[in-house]
Amino acid sequence: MKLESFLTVWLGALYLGLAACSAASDASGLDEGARPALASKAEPSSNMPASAAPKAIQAQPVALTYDILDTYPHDPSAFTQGLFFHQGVLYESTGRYGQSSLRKTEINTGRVLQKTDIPEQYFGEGITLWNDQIIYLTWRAGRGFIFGLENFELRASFPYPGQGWGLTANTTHLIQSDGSHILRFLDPETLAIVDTLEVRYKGRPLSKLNELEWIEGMIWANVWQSDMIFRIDPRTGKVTGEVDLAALHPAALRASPTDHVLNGIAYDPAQGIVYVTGKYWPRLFALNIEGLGTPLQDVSKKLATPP
Ligand SMILES: [Ca+2]
Repeated sequence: MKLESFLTVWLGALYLGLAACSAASDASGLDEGARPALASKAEPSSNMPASAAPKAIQAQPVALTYDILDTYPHDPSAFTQGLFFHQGVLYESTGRYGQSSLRKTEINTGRVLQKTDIPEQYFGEGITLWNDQIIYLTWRAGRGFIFGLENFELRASFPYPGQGWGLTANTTHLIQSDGSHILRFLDPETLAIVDTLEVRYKGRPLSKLNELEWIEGMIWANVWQSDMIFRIDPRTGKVTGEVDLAALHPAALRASPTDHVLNGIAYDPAQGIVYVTGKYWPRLFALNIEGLGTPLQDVSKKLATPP
């Protein structure tokens, strides 16, 4: 064997040996010994089920703390489905057949300043603001409404597939939940679905996403019948943070622990205040939540090239 060939073979063997050592140490370091050693051989991580992925690769949601800045009265007959803040007041939608409405409320008193009822065949769901109009979803009718912001006059209605749950907006799109773990991005002008985002919590689908709020470049979501709100990265769909709000209105105080659940997130960007309430809750809470984050520079990039 020529010297050159010998060196090639020898260096090749050395490289393979080092690569094997490196793979073994990576596997043991990331896995904390949970996976059998043989399973670490040439297993591409992209093909791994999320549940088997090394723990260090799965970003764990951060448990975020909060302070209650204030509490205010909230109409205990309001089955809150949507909530957003605009110019010092809250806009709220309520649900249930025959009780659905769109309303504008004074924060400090909970007083209803303006209200329009929704026809009783519709079960009201999420709302959001787009320019001078309020987009209003309904649950199972496959029909949304567009109201004028100032006078709540009905301007138009539009169809959509599946169910309507929560709704929010960033600077370019409406973002809708439908009860699943998939969020829809809608063109605000045509209301067509132009993109979707799978939401995952610790690698698993997070379903029953309900009321939504776009806060500083992140999507925040209620999960139906949960006392948690979740911070979702719109670029990846991963839940990066969670807030446990069970102490705000304890389940023991609710006439129906399964029905009278946390639902409603609104944000005042000027003061960094998050408002939350629930279905038939007697109080609205103003919160300072840790980790609201900073605005993303260009979220539309995510929409141009979905993950
Ligand atoms: Ca909201």
